[in-house]
Amino acid sequence: MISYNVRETQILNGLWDFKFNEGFELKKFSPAVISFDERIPVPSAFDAWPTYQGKRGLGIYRKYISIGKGKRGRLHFQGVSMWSQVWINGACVAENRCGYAPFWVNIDSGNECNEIIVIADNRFDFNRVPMHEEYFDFYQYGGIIREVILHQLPDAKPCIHAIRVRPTDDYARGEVELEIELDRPAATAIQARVQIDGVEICELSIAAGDAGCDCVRLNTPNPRLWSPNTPELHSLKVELIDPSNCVFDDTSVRYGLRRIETTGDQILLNGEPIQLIGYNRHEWHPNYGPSTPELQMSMDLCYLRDLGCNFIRGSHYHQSQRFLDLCDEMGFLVWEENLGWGQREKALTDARFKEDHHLALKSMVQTSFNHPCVIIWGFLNEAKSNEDYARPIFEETVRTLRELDDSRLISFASMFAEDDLMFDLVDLISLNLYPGWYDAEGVDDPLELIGPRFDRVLDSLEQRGFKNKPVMISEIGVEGLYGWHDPHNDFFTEQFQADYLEKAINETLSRRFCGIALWHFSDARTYSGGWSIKRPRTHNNKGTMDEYRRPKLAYKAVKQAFHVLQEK
Ligand code: ADA
Repeated sequence: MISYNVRETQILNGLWDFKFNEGFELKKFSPAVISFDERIPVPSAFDAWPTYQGKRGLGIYRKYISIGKGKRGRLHFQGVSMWSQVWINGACVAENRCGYAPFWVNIDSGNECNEIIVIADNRFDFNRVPMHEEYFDFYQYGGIIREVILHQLPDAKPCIHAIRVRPTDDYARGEVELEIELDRPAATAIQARVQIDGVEICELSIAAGDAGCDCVRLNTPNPRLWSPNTPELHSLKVELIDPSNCVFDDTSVRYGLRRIETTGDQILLNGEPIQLIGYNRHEWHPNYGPSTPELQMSMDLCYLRDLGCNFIRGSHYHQSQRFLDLCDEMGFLVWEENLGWGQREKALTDARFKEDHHLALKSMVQTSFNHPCVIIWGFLNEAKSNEDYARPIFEETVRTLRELDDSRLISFASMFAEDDLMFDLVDLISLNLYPGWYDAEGVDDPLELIGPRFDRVLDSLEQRGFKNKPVMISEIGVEGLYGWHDPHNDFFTEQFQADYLEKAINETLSRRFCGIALWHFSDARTYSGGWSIKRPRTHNNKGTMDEYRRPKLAYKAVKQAFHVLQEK
C-alpha cells in the first residue's frame, strides 16, 4: 500500500464520458471528431457492461481534470485493456500494449483544466498488441479496468517516483535496503528524511544531477517478522525537504521482514521449510468482468483461508495492487506473473512481442516490489518451453527478473514436465499436470492415472539432474459443473471433481512436491466462439466454486484435505 501525506492524490473513480466504436480506423483518430454520447464507470471493462457485452472495438473515454496553480500532474494508470493510448489536451502522449501493466503519464501543460482522452481497444491484432491473443483460456476484456490515480506535484521540483525496500540477509534483526528513485534528476541537492513506523531514522542527501539515491541500509526499530501466521507490516516514509526545511513531497510504503529462498528441494520462508498450499485465481466475476470490487477480493481471500490455503498463484497476469495489499495484510503467499498463455514460436521469436513482454515484466516488478506477499515472479505460462527457439526469451526474462529483484524465486508454469528445456534457468520447477483429465480418453478409472504420472515425472526430473531442485504442481484439476450430479459420478459431475481433487492433493503432497496450486478457485468465462468448443457454458469450469462463488462438493473435500495437511 502506498500513501501520501503532503502529496495530493485523487483516485479518478466514477463516471467518465464514453463512446464505443466498432469499426473506427485508428489512423484517423482525433479527439475532435468524437462525440461522446454516454457515461461509463471507471474502473470497469466496457464489454462487461450490458450494452457492450461481447463486443470488440474502441472504447473512448474522456475526463476533464484540474491541476492546481504551480503544480504538474502525473497519472498512474493501473490497467487499461488491451491496447491503449492516452491523449492530453489534443496530443497523444502515451501508448500501452499490455492490458494489465500499470503505466505513468505526465501532464506538464501548465493548464488548470486538462482534457484526458483514453482509447482502449479490445480487438485482437498480433502486430499491434502481440501480448493478447485470441486463444487464451480466459476472456480478455477492454477498457480502463483498474484505477487511475492523479498525483499533483510542485511544478519546478522532482518528486518521488518509487521507493524500494528490500529486507537484507539480516532481515530478522530488521535490516532493509532502501532505494529512492525520483521522476527526474534533482536540479539542486535535496535532503530526504526517512521514518520507519513513525520513528525518524536518518536524512539522506540526493546530489544535484542525481535521480535518486542508491541502496542504503537501515534498521527497523522493533522488528517483527512477516509470515502467513504473523503478517506483520512495517511502514517506511520518505519526505523530500527543500532548503527552507519545507517538505515538498512524500511517499509511505509498507514492507514485511521476511526471506524466501530454496535449499535442496525445499522452499524456505524465514529459514523454515514451507509447503505452498492453495489455488490459481483469476481476477474475474460475472457481474464485473476483470474489475472485481475490493469487497469481492476480500471475500475470495476469506474463502481461501477457510479452505486452508496459504498460497495463491495469480494466473495469468499482473495482480491488482488492492488484491496484493489484502494478501500482505492477511498473510497469503503469492505468485505474480506477467501476462502470458501458451505462446508458441510466432510470439516467442517476435521482436515486438519480446519488447512488450519485457516492458510488462518491468512494470510488474516495479509496481509490486514492496509487497511481502509476493514470493515468486512468474512468466510465460505454458509457453513452448520444450523448444530451442524459446531459449532466448526465457534467458532474457530470467536475467531481467534477477536484475530487477534477486530477492524472490523465479518460475514459470510448464506443461512439458518430461521434455522442458528451461528448468535449469529457474529456482522452482512448476508443472501444470492434468492426469486423469486430458489424457483419460478410453480409461476406466481416470483417478488411477494421477499417482503413476507423478512418479514418471519425478523419475524423469531426477534423471535430468533436477533431484535437488524444488518442484511444485502449479496447476491440476478437472471440470465440475455446478449442480451437475448423476448416479455414475462421471466426468463433469461435482462428485467426480471432489474425488479427483482430494486424490490429487494427497498424491501430490505424499511425494517430494513442495507445493500445489489447484486449478482453479472459481469458474471463469473463457474465450468465445469456436475457441470454446471444449468449454461447456463458455466457462472454464474447473473452479472449486462456481463463478458466483457458490461452493461445489469439491469445497468440502479440498478443505478437509488441506486442513489435514496443515495440522501435520
Ligand atoms: C492450462 C492453463 C489454464 C487453463 C487450464 C485448463 O494449464 O494454464 O489457464 O487453461 O490449462 O483448464 O486446461
